[in-house]
This record gives sequence, C-alpha cells and structure tokens, in this order.
Amino acid sequence: MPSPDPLIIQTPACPIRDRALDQSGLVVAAALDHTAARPKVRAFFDEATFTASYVVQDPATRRAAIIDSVLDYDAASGRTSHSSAEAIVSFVESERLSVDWLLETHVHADHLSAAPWLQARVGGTLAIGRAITTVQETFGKVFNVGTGFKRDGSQFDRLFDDGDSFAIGDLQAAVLHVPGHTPADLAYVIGDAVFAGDTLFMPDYGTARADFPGGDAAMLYRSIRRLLELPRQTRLFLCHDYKAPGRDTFAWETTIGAQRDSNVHMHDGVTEAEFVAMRSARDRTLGMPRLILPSIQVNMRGGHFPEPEGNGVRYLKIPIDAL
Ligand SMILES: N[C@@H](CCC(=O)N[C@@H](CS)C(=O)NCC(=O)O)C(=O)O
Ligand SMILES: [Fe+2]
Repeated sequence: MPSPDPLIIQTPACPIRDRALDQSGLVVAAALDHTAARPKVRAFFDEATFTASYVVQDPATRRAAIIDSVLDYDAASGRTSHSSAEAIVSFVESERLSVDWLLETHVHADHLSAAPWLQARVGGTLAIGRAITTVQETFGKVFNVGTGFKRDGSQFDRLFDDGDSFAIGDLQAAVLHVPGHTPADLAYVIGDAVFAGDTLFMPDYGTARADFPGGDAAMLYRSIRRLLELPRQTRLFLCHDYKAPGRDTFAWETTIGAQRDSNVHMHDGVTEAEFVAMRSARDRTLGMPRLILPSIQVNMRGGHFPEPEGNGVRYLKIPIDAL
C-alpha cells in the first residue's frame, strides 16, 4: 500500500487542500494551514524606489526572514549608503530576532539589493529562484561580462524551485515560481501571508510590467491566476506601490479576495487575451526604471558590485543602445 502524503496529513483543515492546484499546491497548502502560527510582518517602504521590504517573523521563536531589502544608491554620484538597511537591522535588534533567511523575489530592475550587507550584519541564507541562471545568461550578454561571471546562481546560498518548502522557526513557508515579469520571479507563501514580488500590485494600480528581457505577459497572467487560487483571506504583501491615480498615500498590503474582486487588470473574469492586450499596450508607454542598469548588474551578482579594478575602485557599465 502506498504511504500517505505527509503534507496532507499535516494539513487536515486546509481550505485549499482539495483544489486542483498542482503538485506545488500541496506544499502551499501546508504553509497556509491556518491552524499554524501567523507571521508578524513589518514593512519598510523606500520612497526613492517605491519598494516595500519586509521582516517576517515567527512570534513564538523570534526567527525571521528579510524579503527584498534595498541598498540606497545615488545614481548621479555612484555612491551607496545604508540607511534603509540600517533601519531593518535596528528593527531586528530591537525585536531580538534571529535572521534565518534573506529572500529575494526576483532580480530587481529598479533598486539594488542590500542582502550581502545585511548578511554580514545579521546572518541568514540568501535565496532566489533557480531561473536566476536564465536572467544571468541574458544580462551576462547585455553587459558583456565575460567568463569570470558565473551564470549558475552560485552567488546565492540557495536556489528555490516551484513547490519547495522551508521553515522560519515554527512557520511553514512554500515557494511558488511565478514568472512573467521576469523569468525567475518567486512568491513566498508564509503562514497566512503571501509575498507576491512583482506580479500583482494594489488593486487600484494593477499588475507588474512584462516587457523586460525574458518577460512575458501571458506567463504573468497564468502566474497571477495561480496566486488568485489561494484562499480569499490570505494576506498579500506587494513589492512596490506607485500610488494609483486619486490615491495619495502609499499602500502595500491587501488580500487575495480584494484582488479577485477589484484589481483593475486582473479581477475575476478578465481573460488571458484581454490581459495580454492591456499589458502589452501599457508596457509600450513605460520608460525603463531609473536604476535598471546599476540594479541588474549588482542584483544578478547576488547584490555584489563587480570586482575592483587595478586602482581599487569598482565600476558599473552602461551599454549604449543595447537595452
Ligand atoms: N518609475 C519607476 C518605475 C519602476 C518600474 O518599471 N517598476 C516595475 C517593477 S520593477 C513595474 O512593474 N512597474 C509597473 C508600472 O509602472 O506600471 C522607476 O523608475 O523606478
Ligand atoms: Fe521588478
């Protein structure tokens, strides 16, 4: 007789257990078990890049994960600073947290990651999606970085696949591969919360763009549909907010139910063809993010700058007419 699936046994009351999600849905169901611990979430919003970073903690064990941190970068001078990351360290210290994970939802194109700097200060395993290797291939060519740059994701400590699971103290976490904005986007399901990276934005703003190299609007639609299969009450934490027209405060938390009811791009009933037509038309109107060139060169290296040249200075490249 086949042995029963341990994930199902662990989640007898899970609201999505019987839904036809797919294999990774079982792992997600385990993470979403509403009888389990509920993570405490603290957001840090960087108005310079419109990015929300998060510290997610298990209140019982004080183990924590830091998601999508920001390294402050002044493009005019090429100077870096750490006030955004310092705020996270202060919080971690004041809450007496042990950081187990530094999670990236994707290779960000609009801000530099502070993960290595944070790792040196508070520790943690640096993780991203396995498809980082695709992003490294693509941008390794764009930036003509040569063979010294490894395209195997080895700059990170852990490469996640769809359906992987991990723990933050007593919290169960599951990984969903949600490509479309970029090939390597992940969403992290942690307790009753999902950190959706660049997929959905606030219901009144819509969704992420899909026009970067390797982006695909149809793929983004399918990834978002998967997220929308999560229970309606699931807390949804977003990676960015740009304030929708008519709203004058930033917002980064909503629910799956609110998205299904009213997301301007992806409410229930929007077809893939309608979404792709809308997304493609909108993407044609968008300029490149202000920090795309420095961000990708640093983030594809796990948050590290290129090696210093003979004079001890690190340099970034600007490819002309290549992007
Ligand atoms: N103005 C921002 C735009 C950044 C941007 O393009 N953000 C991406 C996520 S990395 C996006 O999906 N934007 C959707 C939109 O602007 O509609 C900047 O320059 O940084
Ligand atoms: Fe992004």
